[in-house]
Amino acid sequence: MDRSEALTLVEPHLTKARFEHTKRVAETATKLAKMYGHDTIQADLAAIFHDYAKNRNKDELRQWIVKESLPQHLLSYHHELWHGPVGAILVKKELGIDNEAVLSAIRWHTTGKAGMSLLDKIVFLADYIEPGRQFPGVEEVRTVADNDLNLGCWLASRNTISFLMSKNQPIYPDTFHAYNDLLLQIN
Ligand code: DGI
Ligand code: FE
Ligand code: FE
Ligand code: FE
Repeated sequence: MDRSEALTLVEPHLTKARFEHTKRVAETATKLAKMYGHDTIQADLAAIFHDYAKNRNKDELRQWIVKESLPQHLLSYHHELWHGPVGAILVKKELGIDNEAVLSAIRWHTTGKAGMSLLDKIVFLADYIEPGRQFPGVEEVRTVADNDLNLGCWLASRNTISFLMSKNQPIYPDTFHAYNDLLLQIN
């Protein structure tokens, strides 16, 4: 599948703003792939599909989690965490994408996890640093991302956890697992 076909498939499922975000994530992921020696076409495609389920309603996402036997504890956490795991299932079902590396990057892009692949990390970080993002501290993460992928991912994960804790939000276990595992990979 080429990138224009992929974009055409995704566009009707997303709001205008979400589609623009998606294109910026894809450009950023392509850049990171080039820098860190990953196939750029696959990184571009994974990024194009990463938020495929983002604009589905909560009830539909919930139903897929139950029906597809995803971890049921997802339902006890914020619905923001549901679109990655459900997105990976829906791009396979609805679009026929069956590349496991791509599906993994989609699945884990919000929380991260311990033992992320290179592609998982590229999409995770591209989603955080794409040029439209304005999180506090994102500029530092952008600078680091040019030199050290693991440190960039760890900073993104640390910032997200700090932000959620400052709001007294629950933190999903894989979000902590990503933080701990990335810390071990930083020299
Ligand atoms: O879908 P995007 O907005 O592009 O980005 P994303 O999929 O990374 O989602 C970001 C949101 O997810 C952001 O509001 C923080 C939230 N998030 C990430 N990890 C956790 C989390 N929310 C909770 N409650 N717990 C987490 O562990
Ligand atoms: Fe997302
Ligand atoms: Fe993210
Ligand atoms: Fe995103």
